[in-house]
Amino acid sequence: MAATRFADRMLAQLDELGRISESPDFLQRTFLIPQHKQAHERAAAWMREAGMEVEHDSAGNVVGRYAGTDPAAPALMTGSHLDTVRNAGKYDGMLGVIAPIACIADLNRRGKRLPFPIEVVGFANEEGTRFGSAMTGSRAIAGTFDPAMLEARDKQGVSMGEAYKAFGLDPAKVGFCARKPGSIAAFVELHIEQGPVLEQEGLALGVVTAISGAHRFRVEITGLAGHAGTVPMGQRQDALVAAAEIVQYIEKRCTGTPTLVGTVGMLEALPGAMNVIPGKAVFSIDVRAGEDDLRDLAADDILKQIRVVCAGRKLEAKITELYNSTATPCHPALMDAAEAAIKAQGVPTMRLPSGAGHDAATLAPLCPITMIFMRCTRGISHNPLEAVLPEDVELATGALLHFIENFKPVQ
Ligand code: HGY
Ligand code: MN
Ligand code: MN
Repeated sequence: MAATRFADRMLAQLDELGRISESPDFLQRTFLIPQHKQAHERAAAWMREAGMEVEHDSAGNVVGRYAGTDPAAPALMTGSHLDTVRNAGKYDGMLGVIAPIACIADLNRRGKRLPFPIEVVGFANEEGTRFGSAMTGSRAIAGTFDPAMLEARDKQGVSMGEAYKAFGLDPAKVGFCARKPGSIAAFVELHIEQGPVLEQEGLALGVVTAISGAHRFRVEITGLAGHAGTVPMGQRQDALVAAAEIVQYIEKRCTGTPTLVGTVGMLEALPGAMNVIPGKAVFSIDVRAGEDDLRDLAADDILKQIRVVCAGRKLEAKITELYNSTATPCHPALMDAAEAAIKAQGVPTMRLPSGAGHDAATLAPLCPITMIFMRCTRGISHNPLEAVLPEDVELATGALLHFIENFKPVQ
């Protein structure tokens, strides 16, 4: 196959980032760990090679800036996250950082400057894998960072604030990278779809209409640990059985309503011994929907059911809200521009909502946003089986470059 304008080098860079992991067995790169710094420094080197000035900002993001002919003009911002979930794929997030770097490198090679600066951001902590609370980097840039997030603790009991200090950043200054309103003209994010729609429709690229909101909780159920051999079944205060009943309820409550989904991704029985009745169960809840009221109703019902189950079993429940974002629409004129950019690649497209959350949604209070989705194989994501087609990477990057070169500020 002839050398490609973008894809060959990008796929090699994505492979390289995919090897920067805190586990030797699978890809996991969370927040404020040495591999976060390593990946950001790699991205920074590629940004500099592409002709950008680079900054590692107060929140732990890496930001490349390609000057325009008018330094006072509001910047066009693009980018995505460089952190991952546990046992991740290597395209979720990273594609949306490597592609704009390739676009800027192309502009730079041609000596082309646009009438506005371009910022390429590698966001930190979009996933929330380590501390539960997510979107730290994009919230800081949007000016919506909540210092209460610094109290969130990881599995080892380390708080986000302590982790910032260990990383070499001052937790009191996380929000210093907030952009002034009006300083960013728009934000565009390229991301894999993480779902099956584009592949089923035989399309490489799509235009995102809206980004689902998500409501996330940590639930801690406390019963009474006991001897597995001696406590009669009717006299147990088994925290794990209660959790299991709630997990089943969540599946039932969230089944049958379009766009409503409910997931328990983490569940731990404590003390975690075969011959001990679990005195404690800790689990996560993630509820999403295309419409906010659908999601909020489901979340309310689930919290009510937790209380009903615990009362019936003489157990205590402690529920902590970790994250709550509303559904975010993309800007109509930017969607049209994204559609034109895709069609300029000579391929058809479609418009579709995003069930996944993205940094783009977090930036919506700062500036108008839009997203371009790229097909991923069998729609698989948050899984090392995540895969893309080189020709789709080529098309997606061409479309992003067209969007950038033809960008006009919108009202
Ligand atoms: O959870 C999400 O939707 C995204 O991957 N952070
Ligand atoms: Mn993700
Ligand atoms: Mn993502």
